[in-house]
Amino acid sequence: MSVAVYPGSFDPVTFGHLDIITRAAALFDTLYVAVLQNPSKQPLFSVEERLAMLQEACRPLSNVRCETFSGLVVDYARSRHAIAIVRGLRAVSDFEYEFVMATMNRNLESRIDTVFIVTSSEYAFISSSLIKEVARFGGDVGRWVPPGVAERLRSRFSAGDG
Ligand code: COD
Repeated sequence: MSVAVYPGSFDPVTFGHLDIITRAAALFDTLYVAVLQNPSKQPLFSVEERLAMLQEACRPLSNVRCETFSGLVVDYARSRHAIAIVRGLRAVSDFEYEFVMATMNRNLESRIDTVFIVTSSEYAFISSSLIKEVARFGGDVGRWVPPGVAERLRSRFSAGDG
């Protein structure tokens, strides 16, 4: 049985992430989508909120499990018996960061490879940061995030947070 992990911040999950999740779920028997618990970052949404949004969005995908993790992604991947770490590539600008991370991960754990999935062109310009910026200033982000995420962004920013 082939298992892969797709780690990220997912602050919040977008249709770009979901495109990668759907396509990775077709390549592997089981896909773990894993939200990093990173105390040194200041996310907009708590790890519990990010997990809940992912779980809701991934409900139709029967071989996808959403979890949180802390520490090194290679340790988490090993604990799930994964053979691969999935990452999405949007543009050349993603490449350098992803290349360094994949190389470090392979040095830390040689049995795990990183598999890159190139984004669908309609989502290539989306990032969680951009979505948050548009939502913060009242823009409609409904085309780029699931309805539950758009709703949470609306209520977060109308409450004056962020
Ligand atoms: N289309 C396609 N892919 C996309 C899109 C889009 N529109 N938006 C984002 N993606 C991809 C990203 O390229 C990335 O591959 C993935 O989705 C997740 O993106 P983010 O932004 O939610 O998550 P990141 O990149 O902040 O996640 C970083 C990690 C948490 C994976 C990383 O920091 C990590 O592994 N930390 C654990 C500690 C560790 O092991 N460090 C050593 C690694 S060298």
